Amino acid sequence: MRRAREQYRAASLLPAVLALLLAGCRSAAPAPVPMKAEEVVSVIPAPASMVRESGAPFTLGAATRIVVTGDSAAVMVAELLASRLRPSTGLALPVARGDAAAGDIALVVAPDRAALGDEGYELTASSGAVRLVSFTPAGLFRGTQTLRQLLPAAVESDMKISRAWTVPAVAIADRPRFAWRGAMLDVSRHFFTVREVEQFVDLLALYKLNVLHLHLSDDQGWRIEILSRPALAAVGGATQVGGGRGGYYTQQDYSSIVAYAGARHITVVPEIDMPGHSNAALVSNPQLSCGKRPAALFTGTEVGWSTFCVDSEATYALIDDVVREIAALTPGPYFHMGGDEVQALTPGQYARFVGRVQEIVGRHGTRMIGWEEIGKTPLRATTLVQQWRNDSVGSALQWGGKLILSPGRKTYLDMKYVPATELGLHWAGYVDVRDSYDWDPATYLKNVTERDIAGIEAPIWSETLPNIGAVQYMAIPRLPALAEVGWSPQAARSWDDVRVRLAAHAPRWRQLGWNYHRSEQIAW
Ligand code: TNX
Repeated sequence: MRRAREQYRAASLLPAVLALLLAGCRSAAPAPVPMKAEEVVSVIPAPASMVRESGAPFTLGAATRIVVTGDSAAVMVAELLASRLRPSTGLALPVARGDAAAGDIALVVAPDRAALGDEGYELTASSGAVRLVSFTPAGLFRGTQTLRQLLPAAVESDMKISRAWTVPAVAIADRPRFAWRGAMLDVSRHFFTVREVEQFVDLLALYKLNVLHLHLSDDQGWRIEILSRPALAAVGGATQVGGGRGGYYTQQDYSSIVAYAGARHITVVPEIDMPGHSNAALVSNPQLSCGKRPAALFTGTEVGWSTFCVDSEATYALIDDVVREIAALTPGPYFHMGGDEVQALTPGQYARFVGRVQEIVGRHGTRMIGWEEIGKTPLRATTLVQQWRNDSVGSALQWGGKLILSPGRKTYLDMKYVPATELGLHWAGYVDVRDSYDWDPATYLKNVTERDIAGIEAPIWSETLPNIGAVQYMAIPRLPALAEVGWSPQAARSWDDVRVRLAAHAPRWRQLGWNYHRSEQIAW
């Protein structure tokens, strides 16, 4: 059983099916039972403030409604909650507008509660009612993820389970520490289908992450259709690491990912990596490589060798087309230009290139982000710099912008947990769950304070990750742990506590059919 769970290639549905069977057994013999792991109240990320009240729990029943005060975005949050709860509970849970009655779940967007902030919420549950209040629909959505976690893990089941559905009596007041709490998925080294990306979004949503950074191009593959430059995807998307079929998102595919994330109040940040990591683009547009015709599509994993011809105007014409089309499809305000690991240019050429791209990105109404290497070149104060290995971070702050922290030894979810981990790399070290959890972003870097930090982001590079089960294995439990680093006040979190709360989420992951790593550090 334990072995089965560790198999990343095996259909990750097996544990879910087993859990379902077990749940079925429980409901057939409803005897008094001691508290099981899944009955432990475990909210991740830990709320800024949570008080367990002494009263009886709230019980969902046949008459329970989800009653919304707010606009259509608030109603959508209610519908998403209802569609999560209906299959397992078998309850109708109609979504209604108007005044909540006893026994209802009230979701309220309150225009006079600006103090709750963009994503904060208050949640109270008692035997008579559940009441969730926020200032924005995003805050309402975050609160519904807490409510979900207060219900038994079996609520995640897609099949009806007969049992009592209770929410313990609590009073929660919560809001995030950092505005930027992201995860990056590398869809270039291995391609992931729209449905797989949506499964990844589901994971982000449950843990209150709010940024999905998609690494859409690299040496091994170009993954998004550009209508004015059809060869980019048609040629550049044809393979992946190891030589598999690869693939790309049509603009409609990409828009549906954006919409799926948006419904969960997650901003998509598209990245087109340039001027390096660009072999797939060069093979499809050989005129952009300064006469050095790129040999072929690349299915290996070496980095640093490819570059756009930065002295050619044709390069900037292509970048302009790419940024224009992607910006038009992306409601979020950001465009990530990569900029990492360029060994084939002089510093002067690199700086001129970054300046030109920044101008293009700005002209299309978006804010630029780049990996930390761009911090050595002049930047606008609106540009965000994504730290990863820490050579150029000090110089980045002189331009007035903020940092996104993605330190390899903490947040790189493609690093092996331990030497025996079959998947992953280890250039940044071995990163077990405690490494991901036990740090404070505000003190991690010399001369970088909390005010300099937009937030944190966990990249998942996919050189060794062929499918979403492998991605889940690397992400869980580290990504939930990192979500708490980004959301919870430093004083509200401790390793000894989270290793127990993470264990309590395992039945939830199994119900959801999510693969995960049974780190020996967790109190399973
Ligand atoms: C470094 S982090 C890279 C990626 C690799 C990754 C593997 C960064 C900006 N560049 O190209 O996939 O290491 O861990």
